[in-house]
Amino acid sequence: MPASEKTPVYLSLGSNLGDRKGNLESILNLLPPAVEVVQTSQVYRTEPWGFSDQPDFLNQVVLAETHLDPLELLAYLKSIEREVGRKPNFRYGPRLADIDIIFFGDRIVDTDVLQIPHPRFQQRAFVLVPLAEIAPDLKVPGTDRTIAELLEGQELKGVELFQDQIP
Ligand code: PH2
Ligand code: MG
Ligand code: MG
Repeated sequence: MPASEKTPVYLSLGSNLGDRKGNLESILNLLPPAVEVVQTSQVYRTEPWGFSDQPDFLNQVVLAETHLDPLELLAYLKSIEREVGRKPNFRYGPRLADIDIIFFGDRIVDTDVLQIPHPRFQQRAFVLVPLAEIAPDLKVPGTDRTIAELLEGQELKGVELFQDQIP
């Protein structure tokens, strides 16, 4: 079997429980070797989206490369979420670790368990802002629009660079 090509993937990381910054760092440490980190955005403090009565999130977007296929990647990311300590919870509720696949190369995936591009990323400033930081000129797969164009005219309230509390 020929060695499969690596695919560039964009991942959105999030945490709003416990040591949020430490949880993002744990995720980054657990991704390799199956998922090689190429570039990371800065960390943003973001107001909760979808269910407001919960702590602010820390969010970050990562460009990585992997030999895994989309469903293998999904299973691998879920195992990392569990390793960082995530417990099952309700939709949009608080979590120690969340890793969402935003893009998988220019593949379109539409199955019951996985949709790529992520179906709600365009409504989420907590994804678009860090994504635009590292990939403003990237075209959204299946469209002619860049990430920078998607950000134009968006309400960017509630997304700020995270400043560590310790001086
Ligand atoms: N994730 C959710 C629900 N709401 N809000 C923010 N700001 N950041 C998130 O990562 C987030 C959210 C479900 O995955
Ligand atoms: Mg999510
Ligand atoms: Mg998720």
